[in-house]
This record gives sequence, structure tokens and C-alpha cells, in this order.
Amino acid sequence: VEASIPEPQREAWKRNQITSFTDKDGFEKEVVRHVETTLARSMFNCDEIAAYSATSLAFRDRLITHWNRTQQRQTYRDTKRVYYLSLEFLMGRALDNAMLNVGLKNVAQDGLAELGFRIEDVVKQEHDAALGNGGLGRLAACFLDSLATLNFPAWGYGLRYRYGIFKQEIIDGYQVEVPDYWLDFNPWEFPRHDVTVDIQFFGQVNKKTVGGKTISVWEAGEIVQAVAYDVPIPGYDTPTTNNLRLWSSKASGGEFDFQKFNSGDYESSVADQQRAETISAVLYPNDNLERGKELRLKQQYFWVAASLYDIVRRFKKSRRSWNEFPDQVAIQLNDTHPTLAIVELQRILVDVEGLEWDNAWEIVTSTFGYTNHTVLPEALEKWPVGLVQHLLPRHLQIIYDINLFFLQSVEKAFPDDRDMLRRVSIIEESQPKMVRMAFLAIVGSHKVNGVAELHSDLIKTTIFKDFVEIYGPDKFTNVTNGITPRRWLHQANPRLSELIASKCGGNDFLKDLTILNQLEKHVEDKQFRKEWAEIKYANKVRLAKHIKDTTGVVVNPASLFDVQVKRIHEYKRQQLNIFGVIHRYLSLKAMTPDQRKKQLPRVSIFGGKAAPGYWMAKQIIHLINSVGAVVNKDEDIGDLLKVIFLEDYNVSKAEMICPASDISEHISTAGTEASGTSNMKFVLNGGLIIGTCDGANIEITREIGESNIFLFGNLSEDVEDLRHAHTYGSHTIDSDLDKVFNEIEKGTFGTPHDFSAMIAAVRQHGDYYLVSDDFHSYIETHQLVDEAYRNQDEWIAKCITSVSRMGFFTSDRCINEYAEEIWNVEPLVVDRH
Ligand code: 475
Repeated sequence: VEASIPEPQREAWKRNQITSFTDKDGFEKEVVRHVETTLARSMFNCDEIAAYSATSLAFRDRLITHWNRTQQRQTYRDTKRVYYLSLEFLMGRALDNAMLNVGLKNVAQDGLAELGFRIEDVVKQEHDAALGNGGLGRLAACFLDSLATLNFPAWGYGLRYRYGIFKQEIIDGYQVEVPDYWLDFNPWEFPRHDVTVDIQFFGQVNKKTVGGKTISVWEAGEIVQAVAYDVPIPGYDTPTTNNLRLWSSKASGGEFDFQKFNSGDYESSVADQQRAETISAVLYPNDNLERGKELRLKQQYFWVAASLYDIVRRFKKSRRSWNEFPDQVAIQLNDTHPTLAIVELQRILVDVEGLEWDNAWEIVTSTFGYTNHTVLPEALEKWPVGLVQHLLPRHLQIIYDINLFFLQSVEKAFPDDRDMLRRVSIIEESQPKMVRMAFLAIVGSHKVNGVAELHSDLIKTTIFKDFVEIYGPDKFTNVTNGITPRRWLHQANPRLSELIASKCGGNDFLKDLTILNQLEKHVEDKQFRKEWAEIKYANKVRLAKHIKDTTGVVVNPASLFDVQVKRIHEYKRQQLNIFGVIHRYLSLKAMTPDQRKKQLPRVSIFGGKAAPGYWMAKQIIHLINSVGAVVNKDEDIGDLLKVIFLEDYNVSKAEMICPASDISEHISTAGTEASGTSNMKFVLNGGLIIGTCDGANIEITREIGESNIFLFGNLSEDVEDLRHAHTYGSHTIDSDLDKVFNEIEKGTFGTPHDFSAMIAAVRQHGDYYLVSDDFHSYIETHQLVDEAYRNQDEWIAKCITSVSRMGFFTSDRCINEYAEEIWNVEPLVVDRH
């Protein structure tokens, strides 16, 4: 059936075009309408959740109008589109962001007030959309915001997990995981029951001859249906509203398998249904770790195949030749998780569309770009050949062919280096054989990028060294990460944003963050510094209240707030931090009351989730809580030291925590943190950082100046030698760290046995993360922090100067670099009305 309305009837549609609200009265009308009709409630039965729901529905209606027009415009202009494929989108809350981006938050605030609600309370009703683990997923979310704000015709593609990252509860000092069932009421998604794709698994490959040509036909063993759910992504101060398409799995052929149903096998047909739904049921909760589970591979193929079908379907509408595909389509692979897209596109072009291999391969490699996010060996994806063979028999054949042609070209170019072939082969000749996804991603892409300068250099000299020789250095590039200033400054810290706007000629800095440099000429302005300090204090009061409400511990907002919030991982070294805290505690205990009076009060704040199977990370959480339990009730210490573990760190908590920090910790072993992005969030919110020379810390230092950051520790070029020395030389532990260990072993913080593995990792097992090597420098640098903080005036000046120099770290800059150097796409200029 033709779905397009014929010309004569279109008049009626045009007459009845929807107009969205623009003022308070219009907004209130929409809220009341939604409360009374959509929600079937009334003013006698309207709580904050109902107010949240109705407000969201009102804004959603508005977004949808813009969203429809954006899609029509993009279809009509038919320029090159960007597709960002990510298994994670860590979006957080949508309402506040929608109100700010659309520019109607004040309208909503006044309207809600008249209707009897405080906007802050209404906004808090929303459940975070937590479809990600950490940095990689949040980066994808920032990128979507920038793509829309900069008017790029772009789509995100991901999975609609029924359960996002688990909720963390702390019970008796231990992490307990609780499922995150978040879809109860989600006004921000639109089910597209008409947009479905059948995805096949298992089965076998048969050869068929069609018109004298032999082609491979993949006969399915199982078919699962992908259903699209669309999430509108509003740009800031532009009508452009892009689309994030998330796929949900269900059994194909409707609700039930009718054959089984009719033959009376009702239970097994329901079981089939449930099995199909498992594919998109849950986000794997590992950060910087791959565990090689079959269901994970199924998720990857399911999502990649549905997305490519959609992309190809859209391309085909314009009836261009296949050679134009890379001129119309750029696909970015967010890490190796979507690497099968390379194989799937080759399969579509060769098996389904009948292109010659070489022609197809040229199209494929011109289309894809691959971003690497980690050098940690345990995070590099590899799949057993047998598993790929079983699940995706045709894809394994194609992978072998890709590898064959690739190795032939390598052999030709490096005839004397036999070992090279073994090293770079996409198939690792191990027991069992493995498919190396990163190598497949490199071979199948035209550009490979790292996410900060050091990281991009490291991948070129370590894990991908051979590929730089093979392809030359130009295939490898750097795009340093960034963050969206809309969410991470304007939304998270409205008062600071307003103060900045008052010195920077209005809100333009939110679209061109380099404008922040206008702040620098006000650094000496006493009144400005005072207001700046007041805002920081107010943000600390807000966090102190949250700490009191959630942990019962009272902290003094005048203390120095020292924050480390991120996933718990040995390489991020929360253990170094807590050992440092114990050292501080012991020093304070050894002082006379008079000496103590001269000390600076400090609150050490931790937050972050441990992967459920990461035992050591869970021990670290337990130690932090055990230290807190002792220190926080020690009357000798009082306000001088408090140790807080904040439960369930997530995006919305980060929005409260970042603005409240004085100093934040980014202390990974040099060479391990690819970039880090919370370092940028903290500095942008007027906090200083203590960090190692790692990831984007290095570029932050270059931008804001060495005197505005507290760097410590060994450099990445020394790490290998130090590790070697630990294992093969004599390994002496730093004497202050040794005292800390002895205190733990005395039982000061509970059963010593609970922490023996953490100590053994340093003392006996080679101290892989260099905790002992960096300990002294870490402690000394914290003393410098204390001294610097005593001079509040200078401290504030450092903060202002730093913020003024943070323009580089907007994700807008980052997206423009991708657009120019990797995607070759241009924004679609829109006339606004
Ligand atoms: C880096 N996640 C940060 C951030 O570029 C960087 C890997 C495998 C399986 C599951 N999750 C992952 C990551 O590798 C990841 O989150 N990497 C992070 O990407 C954005 O800023 O340094 O650790």
C-alpha cells in the first residue's frame, strides 16, 4: 500500500500542521492536556512523577515536529550521512537536556511553578538511560549532542537493552548489583513496529549457480526479528533533531510460532519468543574487558546486521550506483564491537548485490573508520574461530578471504619477513584459533584513530606497529576526545554557566567553547573571583547534603573536596588513592592536637562500579568503605578527614559531583588510560586535577599550563623497564606504603585477610600497576595540593585560568575533526523558524 498521501489531499494536512508551544501558557496547556488525557489523571491526582511525565510528553511532541522536519530535509537534500555504530550510549536523563537545547527551560520552570511544582524536583524523577558502562558509552552520547548541534546529518545505531548497567548498592561495605529495569515508562523512545529486519543465525552456506556465476547462499538456521526504537536527539539552539535508532529483538513471525501454537506446543513457542528477546535483554557490564561470551557475539551481529540493512535500504532509495556508496555513507566503528559490519557489508555487496570482490572491498574500506579506545590486552576483542563458524558460517568464509588477500599483499611487500605474516594475520594461530577483531577493523577501514595524542602514538608503536609499516603512517590518526559543554557545564552547573555568560558576551561560548578565553582578562577581578568561589561553595553544599542523605555522614563543605569517580579498575588505581588516604590518616593520628589544628580538612570522595566478575575491583570498594567506617567516627580526626563512597555513580550523579570538586584524581598508570573524559568535565567546572602523565591529562596540561595542574608519577616510557625490574630484579616497596600495608595487616580496617590480595599484588606479584613506584611522588604532590588550597585567592585564580583555556576539549571540535579528516561530510545548513 502506498503510504504517501496523494497531492489533492495534502492541502488538508498542510492546513492542520501542528504548532508547538512557545510560551508559558502554551506549555501549561500541553501539560494539563497530557496529565488529563495521556496519563488519565487530574489535579487531584498529580504527583511529581506525573508532572515529569506530562512535561516530558509536552517537550517530546515539540522535538518530534523538529525531528520529522530534520529527517525530511536530510532525505530531500540527500547529502552524505554519518552513521555512528556503538554498542553503548550512556545518555543519562533527557528532559533537562531537551528543555535547554530547545531553549525553553525558563518557560517550563515558570509554567511548572504555576502548576505547583519545582522544576528541579520534576527533573529528578527521570530514570537515567544507562545503556553503557563508562567512558566509551558516554563519549558516544556527547558525540550525538555535538553532531546534532553542528547540524550534521547523522544517525546513531545501538541496542535497546531492557536492562542497562546494573544499579550499585553498598551493603556492609560490599557492592551488590541490582538489575536496572528502566523501560517502565520511557517517553523518549518511539517504537517503529513497521521498521523491522529479519536477522539470521547459524545454518549453512550453499553454492548456487545463477547465470553462469557461482554465488554463496547462506541458509538460516534461526531467524530473529529486529524492531527499531527511535530516540530523538535535539541539537542546542538549532532545529536539527537527529535520530538514535536502537534495535530490540523479538521472535520473527509475530508473537508466536503459529505452527507450534496450533500443534498444541504453546509452552515451547513462548520459550522461543523469550529466547529471541534475550539478545537485547542486557548490557554486558564490563568496562575495558572482553569475556568472549556467545550471546555477546549474537548481540553484535544482530545490531550490526539490522543497522546495515537500514543504511543500505536508505542508500538504495536514491538509486545511485554502488560506487557512490562511500560518497553517501560514512560509518564509524566505536571500538571493535561493530567490526562485523565490515564483513556484513562485503557479504551484502558480493552475495546479495552480485558485485565483484575487489570492487566491493574498495567500497567497504572507503566507508568505514575505526576508533580504538584502549591498549589493555584484556580488552582487545578476539572470537574463537569455531564460534564464528557456528553462528555466522558465511561471515567466517569472508573473514578468511579478507585475510588471504591481505596476507598476500603483505607477503608481496615484505618478502623477507616471514614472521610478519604470523604477527598481522587476522586469524591468530592459537589453540583454539581466534579472530582478531582489531586487525580486521584496521584492514577493513580507511582510517584508524586513537582518542588522545599519547594513546594514538602508543597504538602506532605497540599493538598496531606492523600495520603502520604495511599501510604507512597516514592511515593512523589522532582525534582527542571532548565533552559537550551543554550537558557538562550549562546543565550541570547553571550558576557557573550564567556567571561565565555574563563575562563572555552571552551564551555563544556554549557553541564555540574557545570564547571561554575571554574569562582570562577577568581573573584579577575581585568581585568575579568572589562570585566564582560562592558558586563552588554552593555546589559543595549541595553534594554535602547528598552525602548526608545517602550515607549519613556529615561533611564540612569548607573542607577540600577530593574526588575520584570512574569505573573501578586496577589500572585507574583507586587502590593508590585509598592507600594515600590511609597514609594521611596515620600522619594525622601521629600528630599532637596542636599540630592537627594546623591541618587542612579534607573529604575523600570515591564513586564507581566494579564489573560483577572483577573480584579485585570489589575488594578495592570494600577497603574504601572499611577505611571510611573507621576514619569517619574517629574523634581525634573529626573534620580533618572524611572518607566517602558514593553509591551508584552514574551520569546524573556526575552532573552533581563534577561541579562540587576542588581536586579530582586521574591517576592511572602512565600509558594505560586512553584519554579519560571526566578529567575534562572537572576542569571545565572549575576544579583542579591531580594526575599522571597519561591520556588527555597531557593535553590538558599543555592547554591550561603546568602551574595549574598537579602532575606526578613515572612516565609511560619508563613503565616497561620498571615492570621488568619488579619481576627480574629486587623489588623494594616504598617505606611509607609499607607502613600503610602493615596497618591494614594489623586489622585496623577490619579482617586483614579481606585485603591480603591487594597487598600481595604490590608486594609479591610484581606490582604491575606501579603503585609502589608512584606512591612517594603521589603523597608529596598531595602535600602541594594542601599548600596551594590554603591560598584560596590564588586557587580560584588557577581555576578561572584553567576554565578559560578549556575551549579545545569540546566534543564539537572533536566532531569537526572527524568530519573533515575521516568522514568527509558537511553540515546541512538550516534556516530557522
Ligand atoms: C577509555 N570500554 C577512556 C574512553 O574514548 C576513554 C571495552 C571493551 C568492552 C567493554 N567496554 C570497553 C572501553 O574500552 C572504554 O570505555 N574505554 C574508554 O574510552 C573514551 O576516555 O580512557 O578507557
